[in-house]
Amino acid sequence: MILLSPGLALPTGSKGGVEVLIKSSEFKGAFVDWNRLPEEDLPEIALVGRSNVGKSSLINKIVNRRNLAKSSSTPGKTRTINLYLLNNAFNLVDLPGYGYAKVAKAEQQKWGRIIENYLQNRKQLRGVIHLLDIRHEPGNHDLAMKEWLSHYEIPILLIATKADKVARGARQKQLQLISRKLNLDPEHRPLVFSAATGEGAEEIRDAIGEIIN
Ligand SMILES: Nc1nc2c(ncn2[C@@H]2O[C@H](COP(=O)(O)OP(=O)(O)O)[C@@H](O)[C@H]2O)c(=O)[nH]1
Ligand SMILES: [Mg+2]
Repeated sequence: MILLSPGLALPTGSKGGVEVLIKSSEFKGAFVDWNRLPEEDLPEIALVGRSNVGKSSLINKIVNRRNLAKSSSTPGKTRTINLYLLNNAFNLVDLPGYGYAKVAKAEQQKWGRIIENYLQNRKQLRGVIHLLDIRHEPGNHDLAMKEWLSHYEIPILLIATKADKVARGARQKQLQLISRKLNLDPEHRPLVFSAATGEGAEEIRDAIGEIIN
């Protein structure tokens, strides 16, 4: 299993890491399945997580643009593989969110296949950013995703997002809840992030640099 986390595999900005400066960003399109994706070999980093966990918001914060990725308060919006080209050098890939209960089972299974097909087949995939809501214990879908990625030895960067929504004093407890549910080693704590305040954005850019270089 390859798990990336701050303090283990990743340097942080203030401790001498090289932050990737995002000089350009561009939406390259929405694709219905992995075999429709453009044939190219730029390195890719994919985002996975429950519907509404904050994938689109993270992309926007990382590239410093308000609306590059469409963020929505209505869950279940992203049904496609959305590609964003950064610095003309690598792609960030927004995958459909999983676990949205109000979507019909058949539809959920279809998205599950899109996600799995992409993760299993995309040759230039370098790593996955797995988002978890810091306010909640991860669900069974989150656990299944983490185990699946570990099984296929896909590097994972775990992010606990929406950090602005919990008091600082409550963070450790929430992080422990996440660690326990996902069977994480103590040194594999998720990186804390907030799209609202920008906390953690620098560390994520560091991590992206590590993954693609
Ligand atoms: N307070 C707060 N809200 C967030 C954060 N990240 C996302 N949201 C909100 O959560 C909702 C879903 O976000 P979105 O990025 O569309 O999630 P996605 O479905 O995973 O792409 C939107 O209403 C966002 O404004 C965060 O860090 N803090
Ligand atoms: Mg989204």
